[in-house]
Amino acid sequence: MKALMQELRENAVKSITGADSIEALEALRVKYLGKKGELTAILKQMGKLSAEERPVMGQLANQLRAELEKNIESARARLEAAALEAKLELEAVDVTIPGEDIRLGHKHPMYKALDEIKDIFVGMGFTVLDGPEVELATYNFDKLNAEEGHPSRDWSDTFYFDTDSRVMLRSQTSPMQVRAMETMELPIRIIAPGRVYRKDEVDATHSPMFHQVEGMVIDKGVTMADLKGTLNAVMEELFGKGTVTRFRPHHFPFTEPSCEMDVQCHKCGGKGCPTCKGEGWIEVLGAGMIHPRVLEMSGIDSEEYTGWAFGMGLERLAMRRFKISDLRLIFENDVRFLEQF
Ligand code: 2NM
Repeated sequence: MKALMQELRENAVKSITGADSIEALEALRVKYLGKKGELTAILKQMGKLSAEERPVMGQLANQLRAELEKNIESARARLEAAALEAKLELEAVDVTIPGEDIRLGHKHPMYKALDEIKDIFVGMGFTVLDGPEVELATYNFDKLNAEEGHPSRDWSDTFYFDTDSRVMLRSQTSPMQVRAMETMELPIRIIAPGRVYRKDEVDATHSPMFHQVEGMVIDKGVTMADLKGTLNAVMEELFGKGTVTRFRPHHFPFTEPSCEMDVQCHKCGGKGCPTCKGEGWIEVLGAGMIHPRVLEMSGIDSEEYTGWAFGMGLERLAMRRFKISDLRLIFENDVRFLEQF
């Protein structure tokens, strides 16, 4: 029996020291010290021993159990430390490795142009307004004096959401101006930049979505002279001191009188060149005195108040500002193009 225990001890110590995982160690504990383990099996044979031998063997067995338990404990400690070490190693962060390059973007050229325009107008006391792109035809057309039957209301020109043409993607930012007239206290000085939508095929100068900046001033005694003076000042800020402008008569449903504003071509000084397509002048915006009917429809007394308004295409302005030849470049977002600005 002593020999059996000796043999068990040797095998057990060897395998416990060699155990390579907590699970394997637990299996060894069960194998040697468990209820159905090898030591128990040996002890079951104690009955065969003489009365003198029994306590001696019992003591030896207890010593063996204690020794193996101690072995298992230290093996467990060793395995746990190794596991922790491995985990730390795996999760280690080498703070000395150089970081990845972060590609920093920058503002789109068109929004740079918009920022300049906003700054100029804010400097003159205007407020910048934002509003819904999904609009009611009432705000986009009716209250702007473009009644039923006006060509711009046609299904071939406008994106409608419903069959009775009440809800639409705004085709201009002027509905914001109407909302301003209805809600803001007079006098009003605002600009309304934003996306607008029209059913146009994409080409070098057209897109079904583009950006407008509209603006208006309403106060007592506002005249066409204020319109011209203010817009001339804006163009000088935008295109440089001494920028020459001209106003031509035009027609819009929401203004009377209406005009278009040109700036003299900065490239050729008005002689005519490829930049101005031989015209000597470049059209920049439409404007006019707000139609009294438009004021009245929004609850403003047109006997007491007058106002002027303008609208310009932001893409076209940015194209001129940054010498971009094709409108599509503005929307394609090719970084090789964008990085040039
Ligand atoms: C333009 C040209 C002329 C305009 C008018 C108004 C409003 F709401 F005050 F009547 N907003 N925008 C206007 C006037 C827009 O775009 C070429």
